Amino acid sequence: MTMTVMAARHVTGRGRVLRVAVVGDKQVGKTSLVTRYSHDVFSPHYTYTQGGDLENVVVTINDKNVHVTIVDAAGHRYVRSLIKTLYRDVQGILVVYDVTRRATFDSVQEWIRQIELVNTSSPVIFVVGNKQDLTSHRCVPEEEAQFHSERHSVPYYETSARSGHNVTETFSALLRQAWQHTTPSYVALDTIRLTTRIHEQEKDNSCCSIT
Ligand SMILES: Nc1nc2c(ncn2[C@@H]2O[C@H](COP(=O)(O)OP(=O)(O)OP(=O)(O)O)[C@@H](O)[C@H]2O)c(=O)[nH]1
Ligand SMILES: [Mg+2]
Repeated sequence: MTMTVMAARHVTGRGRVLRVAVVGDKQVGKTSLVTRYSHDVFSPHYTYTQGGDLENVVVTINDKNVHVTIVDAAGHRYVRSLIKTLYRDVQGILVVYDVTRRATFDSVQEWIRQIELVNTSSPVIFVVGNKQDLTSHRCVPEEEAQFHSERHSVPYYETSARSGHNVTETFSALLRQAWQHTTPSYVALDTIRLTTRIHEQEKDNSCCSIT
C-alpha cells in the first residue's frame, strides 16, 4: 500500500472520506502533532485549543485520493464532556500523552474508556507518547508504555512534534489501519462543509467553559 499526503485547506469535489481524532490531556502536544503532520512546522509557544479544531488533509492511498479530517480536541478537563461529540464518529484515534508527565500517561486508560463509551463503531486506537526529544525529563520509560499498550492490544508509538520524529509514520499507520478497518463512504462536498459548521458551533459553546 502506498500513501502520500498533501495539506488541504479546502476540500473540493467528491471523494472518499476518513475522520480521525487526536485526544489526550492538555498540553501533551496534540495540536503540535497535527500541525507537524499537516504543515511540517512546530511552535514552542503554547496556545490551548478551545473545544476542537479541524485540519483537512488529502492523502493518497493506493492512488486514490482520501479526504481526511483530523479532529484536534481540547485536552482541558473543563471541556471534556462537551468535546465527546467531536470524536464520536471517527474511524481512528490517537490517544496522546506526554512522556515527561506521568499523570498524562495515567489518563490514557480513561481516554480509551471514554472513546469506547461514545463510539459504537470501534475506531482504531493508537497510544502515542509525545515529547520523545525531552530525554532528560522523561518519566515514563518506553518499555513500560509498550508493555501497557500490548496488554490492552493497542499499538504504541513515540513521537516528537518538535523534531518531527515518527510523526508522519504514526499518522500514516493510523490512516492505513482506519482505511482497512472501515468501509469509507463517498460523500458529497456539502456533507464535508456541514461537518465544519457543526464543529464551529461546538467550539463557540465550549469557549465559555474555559477558565
Ligand atoms: N519539546 C517538545 N515540546 C512539545 C512537543 N510537542 C508539543 N510541545 C510543546 O508543548 C506545549 C503544548 O503543546 P500543544 O500542542 O499546544 O498541546 P495540546 O495537547 O494541543 O494542548 P491543549 O490544546 O491545551 O489540549 C507547547 O508549548 C508545545 O510547543 C514535543 O514533541 N517536544
Ligand atoms: Mg491543542
